[in-house]
Amino acid sequence: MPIKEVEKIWFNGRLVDWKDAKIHVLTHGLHYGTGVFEGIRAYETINSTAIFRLTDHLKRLYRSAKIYFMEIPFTLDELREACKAVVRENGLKTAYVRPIVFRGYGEMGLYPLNSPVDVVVAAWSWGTYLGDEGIRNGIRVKTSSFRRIDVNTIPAGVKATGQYVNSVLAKVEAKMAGYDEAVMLDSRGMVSEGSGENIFMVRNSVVYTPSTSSGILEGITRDTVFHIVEDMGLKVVERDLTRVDFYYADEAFMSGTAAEVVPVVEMDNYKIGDGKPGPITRRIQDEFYRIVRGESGKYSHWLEPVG
Ligand code: PPE
Repeated sequence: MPIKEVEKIWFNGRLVDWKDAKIHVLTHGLHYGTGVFEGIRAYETINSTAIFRLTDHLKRLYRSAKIYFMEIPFTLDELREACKAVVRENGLKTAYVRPIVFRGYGEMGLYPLNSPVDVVVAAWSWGTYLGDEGIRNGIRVKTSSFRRIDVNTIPAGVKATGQYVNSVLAKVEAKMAGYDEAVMLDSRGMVSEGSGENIFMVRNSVVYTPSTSSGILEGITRDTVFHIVEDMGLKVVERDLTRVDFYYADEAFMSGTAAEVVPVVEMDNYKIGDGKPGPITRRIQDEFYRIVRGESGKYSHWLEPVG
């Protein structure tokens, strides 16, 4: 689906016209993947439009930049305002917000530290990532033949642009095989995550998810799910999981900013549970939407109004 263009993009400190937000073809990040980014959603809440866990996302952006020795030439407060501005000034009620920090135009070659650091924040309206149908009835996933990048190959917990070629390979393979999404195994063969989502399973009312040592991105939605599960009086266990653990799980689901909370009803040729979204998954999903719409007082601090 083509991107829904809006008027303005925040580019190195000012709002420019969408069509003018351009970079040179010899931009370092284009050639070597030397960028870090975030994906954040803004929701229409009962009060106003607010960005969900904006500060937590921006903190992760600074953490990611640190690993690649990128000095972000703006403060967190400035970037927070930039994110709000692209939603507000484009008149968006709901939005996907994409801050990206990348090595710009200047030098070629793999040593990036002499290249400038450019910062862009864009926002647009982005519907469901894995389909409305997926959110309602669940998705079918396939174990990928592509392994998740090893934590000592590229730190997966850092949201760098370059590493997404790993996700692209897995996603294309899964889609071409007729599935909705891929599940990647880590270098040891343990379940890691989806191409752009974390993964969970439920067995005997305990919620399980791979730990950070499985090459996952430590998702902010994953953390939101942890809170929801604990509030339900259930336990989340982070541990190594095999794909067979999923085959006989009672329920499974994926989480991510773009994807939100999506039931997984089939993995490879196995139905998960009875092949329908499970009751615990449904409760987590319902609570997630209550929180992002501002209907849960407990987490209202996660909603940062665009003003
Ligand atoms: N794992 C990966 C590999 C990943 O890309 C994401 C987010 C997650 C887990 C979940 O993280 P979080 O959003 O903090 O809960 N993927 C983003 C990129 C989507 C895209 O196609 O671009 C997202 O969901 O915004």
